[in-house]
Amino acid sequence: MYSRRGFLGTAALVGASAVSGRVQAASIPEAPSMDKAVMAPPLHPTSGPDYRPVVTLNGWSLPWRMNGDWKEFHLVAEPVVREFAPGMKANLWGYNGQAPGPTIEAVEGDRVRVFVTNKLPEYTSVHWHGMVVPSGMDGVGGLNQPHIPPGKTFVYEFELRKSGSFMYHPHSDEMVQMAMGMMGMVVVHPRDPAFRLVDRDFVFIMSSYLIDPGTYLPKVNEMTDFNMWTWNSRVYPGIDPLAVRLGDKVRIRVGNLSMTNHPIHLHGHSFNVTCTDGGWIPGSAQYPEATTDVAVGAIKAFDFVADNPGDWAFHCHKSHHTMNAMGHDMRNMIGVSRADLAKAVGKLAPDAMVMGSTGMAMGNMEMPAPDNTLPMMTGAGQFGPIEMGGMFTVMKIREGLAHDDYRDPGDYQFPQGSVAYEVETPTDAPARHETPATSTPPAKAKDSKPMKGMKM
Ligand SMILES: [Cu+2]
Repeated sequence: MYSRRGFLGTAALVGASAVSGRVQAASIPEAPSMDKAVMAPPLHPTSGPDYRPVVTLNGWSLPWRMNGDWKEFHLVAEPVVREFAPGMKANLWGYNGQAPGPTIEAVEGDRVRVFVTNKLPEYTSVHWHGMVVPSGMDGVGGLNQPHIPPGKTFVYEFELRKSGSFMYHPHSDEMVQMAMGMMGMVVVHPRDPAFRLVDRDFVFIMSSYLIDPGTYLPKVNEMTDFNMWTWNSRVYPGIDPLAVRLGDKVRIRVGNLSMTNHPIHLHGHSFNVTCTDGGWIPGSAQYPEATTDVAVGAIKAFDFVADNPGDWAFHCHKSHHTMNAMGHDMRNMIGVSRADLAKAVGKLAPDAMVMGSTGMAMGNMEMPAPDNTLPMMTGAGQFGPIEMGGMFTVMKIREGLAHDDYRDPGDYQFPQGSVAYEVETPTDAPARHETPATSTPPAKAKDSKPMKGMKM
């Protein structure tokens, strides 16, 4: 899945002499690149201290090399094409072939050297969100370092002083570069591999875009009115399911670099938030939740035991964030007579379809759409349409999955008699929607008295 891309034709290993810091161009490591938006298998460490690696939804972890005492990574900031879901691609900016960039994994106490090559048409920088680094390595262009000009490579060097969940993103032309998709996660594993150890550790970052149907570029000046709410720049049904073995200890780490908060909700379980971008939360300060709000510019990592087998929805609880582009800017037609409206509209636009007069559930019908966009709500389950988009996926908890097996295990086989079922609707009950004849009409406005203290 990785393509090994030589950098300046060199992939030379240098000896332990490079410990002192400053390095020469000849020793820049190669920069692996990813061409697909699929979850790569966990990248187990082959050098340096041991840890249990994470998996990134629709993403991958960046391979590194040891150079003496230093763990060396190479990020390339560049234009990329990211598929949001089958049927829609976007022209974004990212790192090493994809947006978001690869997850960087290392270990508390590691000395890390990150080479950043800028292949964008403007300058950039990399800020290490939440990480305790020397001021000159903090990546705020102009404040901590000169911006990295196009075509140039800069080096960041620091020792990882604490473990936890962090992010990286530019601090140069920040509004544009983050709106174009430039971001990634950093996971620093504890030096003691037994500390807060889990069996499965999922990672993703949230971002949002405004991409008009039929177009490919995000509108980078938008502040509030986005139409693509993404996890790792993917939307349902393009987001990987989370395959989990029954009984596994699971951690999910969620970063938020979108422009609003996201209440993240998991069905069938409760969890404890165990880590933020500030560090690990002591056990005595944890409490159970089923939804946790992930603020803008923050990270929440939460842990639970997957003890309830089945297919479980996992999503942002802002319902507009589980819709795709077609759910944007529509009027509420509930209660409007479809026949009358169709007649009126038909005179003006003979091909128009009037919808939404009983709600917007569309069953198996999907509207024809322009090129390069996605239906407002879509996806099929074993019982019918799921009618979701955006920040939604399914956690699939199954018995007996192999360690490190993250493949989609398919639909859950519900035990006989365990699914909600139909009975005959009683016929003697009054229909609830009819207004009883004895009801009093609503008070007229002129009769109403202003409430005490209310200015009229
Ligand atoms: Cu949301």
